[in-house]
This record gives sequence, C-alpha cells and structure tokens, in this order.
Amino acid sequence: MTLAISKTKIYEPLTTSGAINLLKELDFFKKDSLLTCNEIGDGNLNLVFQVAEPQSGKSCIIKQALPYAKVVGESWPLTLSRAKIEADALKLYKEHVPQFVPEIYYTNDDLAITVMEDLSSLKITRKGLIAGEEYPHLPNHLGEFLAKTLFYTSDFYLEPPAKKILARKFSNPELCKITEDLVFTDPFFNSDTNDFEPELFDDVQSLWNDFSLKLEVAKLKKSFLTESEALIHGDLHTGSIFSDQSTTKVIDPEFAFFGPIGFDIGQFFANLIFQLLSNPKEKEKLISGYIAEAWNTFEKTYSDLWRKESREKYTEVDGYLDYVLKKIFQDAVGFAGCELIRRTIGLAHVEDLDGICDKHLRITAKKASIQLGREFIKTRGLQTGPESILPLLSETAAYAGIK
Ligand code: SR1
Ligand code: MG
Repeated sequence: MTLAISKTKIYEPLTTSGAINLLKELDFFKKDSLLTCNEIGDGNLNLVFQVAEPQSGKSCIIKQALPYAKVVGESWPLTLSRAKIEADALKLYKEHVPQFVPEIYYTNDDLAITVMEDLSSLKITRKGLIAGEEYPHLPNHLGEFLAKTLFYTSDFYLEPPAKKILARKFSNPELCKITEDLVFTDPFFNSDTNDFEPELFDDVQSLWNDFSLKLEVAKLKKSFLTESEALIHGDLHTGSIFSDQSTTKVIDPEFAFFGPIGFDIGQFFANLIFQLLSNPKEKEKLISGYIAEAWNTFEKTYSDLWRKESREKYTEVDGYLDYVLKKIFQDAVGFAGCELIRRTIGLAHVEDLDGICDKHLRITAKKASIQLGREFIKTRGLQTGPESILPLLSETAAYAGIK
C-alpha cells in the first residue's frame, strides 16, 4: 500500500490528534473513522504512535524523529535526517530480506516521519525474553538477515563505485558519533555520561586503569570509524527486533551506515548474553544455543552467497572466504565486549540487567558482564567460532549464578 502525499511540510512534533489527522489526510483512514492513538515509544530517541480503528481492526505505526535525544532532553540536539536514513535502510532491507522487516507505507523527510506496519501482534524480543519466552526461529532468522544484508551491501556483491555512492547516501555522522562516544570511548574513561551502581566502582576503576584493554578498544573504535565494509544496522540489540514463535522483524535502523560487518553481529550476541547474565542457571543453554545457531546460519548463508553471487574476482581464491569469516567473527567478539561494558556502566542501560530485583544477583551479573566484556575484547584474536567462546559463557554463567 502506498499512501497519498501529505501537503504538510513544516516540521513539528506530532501529538496524538496530529497523528490521527495526518493518517486521515493521507487517506490511510476515512475522514469519519473513529480512531484510537497512543504514544508507545519506549526507546531513547523518537516518538512512536500506534493508531488503530477498533471497528475494522486496521492499525499502523507512525514513527517520528525528535530534534533531540529523548533520553536526555533538548540539551542534546540530534539531526532529523536519521528518519530518512532509517526509512532508506528499511527499503533496502526489503529488497534482500522482505520477510524480516515491516512494511513501509509512507515517508516524509521534512516531517521526519515513517508510517509503517503495526507489529504489535509480535513482542519486542528483549521484553519477551525477559518474560521467559523462547524464540526458536530467532537465531536462524537473524543469521540469515545478517548474512544477506551484510553481503549484498558489500564490495563482494556491489560494484565498488556503486557501493561508494550508496555509502554516501548512508553517511550518518551524528548517529555514528553517539556510538563512537557511548560505546567506544566514554565507558573506558571517567566521563560524565557514565552511569553505574556504586558497588561496581572498583571494577570500573580497574577497567579505566587497564591500558592493554584500552589499546584493544582503540583498535575496535578505529575499525568502526574507518572500515566501510557493508551497510550495517548500527543498533541491533534485542529491543530493535520484534518476534513471536514463527516471525522475526528487525526495526529501527536509524544508526545505519557503512561500517564493519562484525558490529551488528557483536551487538546481537551481547544483547543475548544479557539474558544469560540475568538468569544464568535457566538460560545458559538456551542463549549459548542461540548464539551458536545464529553464527552457524550466518556463516552458511554468507558462504553460499559468496560462492554463488560474488562479483569480486578474488573471492575465487582459496582461503579468502575463511580469512573474511575469521575477521568477521573476531571483530564481532570484540564489539560484543564493548556492548557488554557500555550497557552495564555507560549512559544507555538494558532492562535485562537493571531489572534484576535481587541486589546481590544484579551486582554480580553486572560484574560478570564487565569481566566478560573485557575478556572478549582482549582475547578476540584467539577466537575461531562459537565453540571457542562458549566456555567463556559457561564460566560467566557459573560466576553470575553464585548466590
Ligand atoms: C542517546 S542514544 C543512546 C542509545 O540508544 C540507542 O538505541 C543507541 O543504542 C544509543 O547508543
Ligand atoms: Mg533504536
């Protein structure tokens, strides 16, 4: 479904009645429809309205970027152009993995608005996992999503000049700067943005004084700053994924840009690991299995695409695919390490850890997260695949489970 073009051109944040009027103006709903509208955004940056017509059961989502970071307030201005980056990324994903993204009905760059499919029959994966749900298809789906989006936007598939033009379209300096600061820099220094419980002070201090760790984080940050390998989602945590027992949908690629392939994989792994840390006895097997399956599907799908669809001459050379896959995995482990640390002591936390009610267990889980992050970053060059990191997960689960 494509909606008619709205005449409204001047940006202002939508209200619930504004959202309803916009959808009527776009003929998504009839002028006399009785509609409900709720602002349901629980992320850090945007407004999200769910508009529904109870009588027909028809509904949709309007997402609108605010000119500042909602989590901090108007003192942190933020470009509206991220709405276009997000919509463009979703449209590109639709070409390669339509089954894993929501339908886009309408976009308006001036209003920083995307009207899209209402996915509320599914659950935000982080919330579902916290509630004890299991998603048997999630690892397989994410492995396929990652392999296809990251292969089809790389130099192995696109002609390099075409890739460079696409990379220009996805230039996303302000959102990248957020990640450069919040993921790679601030948590490793005594920065104002950090936020951690006083009981973690010794662990954090030891992190700040660990110069061999900082050298490795510097290398990972350099990779994020300079390696334009493929169009990455840029914020692929479990809050950016909707799931149910059979369906998986990836949302929110407003941080998308051409970066290192391992970044999305690492963020996904780390956000699964928060679940393991939140309930180590119950979840170690499940989460370790998800990580192994996601990687195995990624590796298989990516290798098939490499063999069948690659346009780069050197992909025929023996050993090149193994070299690329090893680099992706090791980068992913390092980026997962940074994500584990920044979600524990940095500005933006995760409910998986903060929501652990028992204080002793919560602090222990957070200490384990910092320690595992550190090990991931330092040992990534030795990691060869899921089988080499699973023992680290087991040790971490044993530690985090101590009462
Ligand atoms: C100010 S934005 C904080 C975090 O929220 C987003 O979802 C990204 O993860 C970012 O780092
Ligand atoms: Mg987001």
